[in-house]
Formats: sequence, structure tokens, C-alpha cells
Amino acid sequence: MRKFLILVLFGLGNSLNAQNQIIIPDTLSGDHIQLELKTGTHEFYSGIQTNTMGANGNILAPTLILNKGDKIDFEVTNSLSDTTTIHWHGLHVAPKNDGGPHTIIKPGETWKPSFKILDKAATYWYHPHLHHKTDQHVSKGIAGLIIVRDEEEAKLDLPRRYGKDDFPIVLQTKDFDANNQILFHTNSDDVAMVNATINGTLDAPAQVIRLRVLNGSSQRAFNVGFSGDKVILPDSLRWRFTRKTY
Ligand SMILES: [Cu+2]
Repeated sequence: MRKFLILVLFGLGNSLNAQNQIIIPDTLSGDHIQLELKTGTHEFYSGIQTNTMGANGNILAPTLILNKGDKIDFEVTNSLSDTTTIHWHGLHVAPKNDGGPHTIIKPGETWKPSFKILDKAATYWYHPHLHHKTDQHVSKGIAGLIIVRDEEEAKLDLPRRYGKDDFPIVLQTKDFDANNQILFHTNSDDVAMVNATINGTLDAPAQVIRLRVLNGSSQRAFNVGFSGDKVILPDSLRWRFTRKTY
């Protein structure tokens, strides 16, 4: 038996029309992770191509599933026409292995950080962090989750089947121009989305599920809650993400 979670971000001119199945990014694991940052297109609106950026795809980035204690060799190739970086948000790494504004990857170059995962099981993320360009590259689409696992977490009675009962929920807002192309550095990023999907729904099993909620927005805060009572009813498993007024 399947239930539908309704993942809706309300507010700011976001009209409620057709529900769309949210994107569940692919996963990458192992001790050698290859990422290619590239441009692409994505249909945020049915039938309309919007220019985007992604890692190993047109939009968003693969979810990295890593184990505490593992040593990982990364290869991050910049196939964009712009310099960028990749920052491992929340992970404890040496500066040379972290793509803050100082560790740039020029177009056509491959950056090869290598480090041991020191952090406990949790949800982290990665995204470009170039000075003055973070908003542009993240808004265009480069953002991915990092799920770190460890022995302590493995003993807990929690869902951990990615995409089946353990779901990424990346909350973002974007601003589109008249041609439905993404704008940056505006204060009118009023189109809210979950996993790059406007008016998203998720076909979830009727059991306890795990949602790894990320605020991947450049400047927004979200109130996240349940619709109706704070009780999850089997027949009406409806979640509603409410936009904060500010
Ligand atoms: Cu960050």
C-alpha cells in the first residue's frame, strides 16, 4: 500500500496546479567519487526548457552515501564555462580539500580532494561556494546531499532505504524571468520547490519514513510542519511545507 505525501511550499504567487512527482537524485558511494559539473536544461514548467547546472546530470547533484572512517578520493571536473568550487558543507575537512572561495576549479579542470570522513552519521550537503557566484551556481541547480552512516546510527531502528523510506527533501526557492530562465541576486525568488520540483508529491510507503530536510535556499527560512493536526493519520498522510512570512 502506498501513500502520497503532498509536498507543497506555499506562498508568494506559487499557484497550486498539477502535482508532480519529486525528483529523487541518484546516489554515489565507494572510495572513488567522480562528479562532473555541467550545464543542462530542466522542465520546471511542463514543456518549457530552463537553463540549469547540475553535477552528473541536468539539475541537482547525486546523493553521496559515505561511511564514517572511509577515505574518499574525489574527482570534481568543471565542465561549466565559469570558474566554480565545491564546498562539503558540514564535513570536517582540511582547507585544501574543501572548496571554499579560495579553492577554485577553472573551466576544464579537475580538482582532486582526498580525505577521510571524520564526521558522525548525519545529513550534510555540497554546493559551489565561489565568491559572488554561490547564489548563481546553487540557484542554477548544483546542490547535493551527503549522507554519512556510522555504526551508532546503524543500530537505531530507523528507515535507511534511500528513495524507498529514506528521502531527500531539498527546499529551495528560485526566481524566473519572463522566459522562465533563472535569475540570481534578486529578492523576488518566489517560486518554491522540493528537489527542483514545483508542487511536488512523493509516493511513500505506509510506514515510518525518514525525511532528510535541507534548506538549500540562498536566503530563505521555511516553517516546516504537518497539515491539520500534528498527528499522522494513515489515510491522510499529508505533509505541508509552509512558507515563513518575513
Ligand atoms: Cu554551505
